[in-house]
Amino acid sequence: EEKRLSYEAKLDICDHSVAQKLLQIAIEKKSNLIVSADVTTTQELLELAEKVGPHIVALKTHVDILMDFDADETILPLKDLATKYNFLLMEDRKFADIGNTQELQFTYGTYRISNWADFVTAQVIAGYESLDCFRNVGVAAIIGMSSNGTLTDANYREEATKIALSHPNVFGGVSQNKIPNELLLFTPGINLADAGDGKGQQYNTPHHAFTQLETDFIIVGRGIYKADDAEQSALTYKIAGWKAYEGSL
Ligand code: 5BU
Repeated sequence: EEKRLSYEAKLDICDHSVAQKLLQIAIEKKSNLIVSADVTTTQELLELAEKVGPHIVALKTHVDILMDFDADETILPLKDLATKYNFLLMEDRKFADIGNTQELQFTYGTYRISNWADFVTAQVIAGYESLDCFRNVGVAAIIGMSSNGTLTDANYREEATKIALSHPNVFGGVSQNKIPNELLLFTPGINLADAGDGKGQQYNTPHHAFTQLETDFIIVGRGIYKADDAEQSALTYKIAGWKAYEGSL
């Protein structure tokens, strides 16, 4: 039976500098957990990052949901926490426009994402060249989505995977299905308690993500930041994710 590749083996085939960093952090921390910090104030974001920081490889943000975003008040302390606890910042912007517009959205506006994100998510709907602008960061391409009724069917995913594999800025994919080993796989829609959220989100367990999808990183939002004890919950998901990973080797 074919086994999934270990993080050590992936270090040899995933050359992008961001992929290298993520894999090294995973090995060092024995963690494949990314926390999705979908909170709406800077204070909540920083408090969450402080609690879960020791347990994660990356913190996934949606900075456009913060009501009080401020480059100095939000990003500087967040960067300090990322350094202190050794995790990367993944801005889940899901860019989905022509290259020129994406370049503007990435560089300008309120959030100046190119100034601080270690990597971003982007749709590949606009084609190969639309991803050229993410030169100074890495891209996790959206290949398949977790929501009920998503249009990312097998044909779409196959075409999206071709773009992801061939574009030098792309080192990974976000999906609910297997993708080639040369890409790091990120899987959201992970929750140990719920099957869905009543708004279309569909959940699977860490065990499913590692054994069935051979994922590299699980992304957990509400399962952690809505828990009574976010730090304890992060630890629970970290341990579950690492056990599932080891069991799939
Ligand atoms: P949740 O609270 O664990 O359901 O949050 C999941 C996060 O992952 C949330 O920030 C979504 O925007 C993100 N996500 C997702 O849920 N499903 C997808 O297919 C993609 C991103 Br792509």
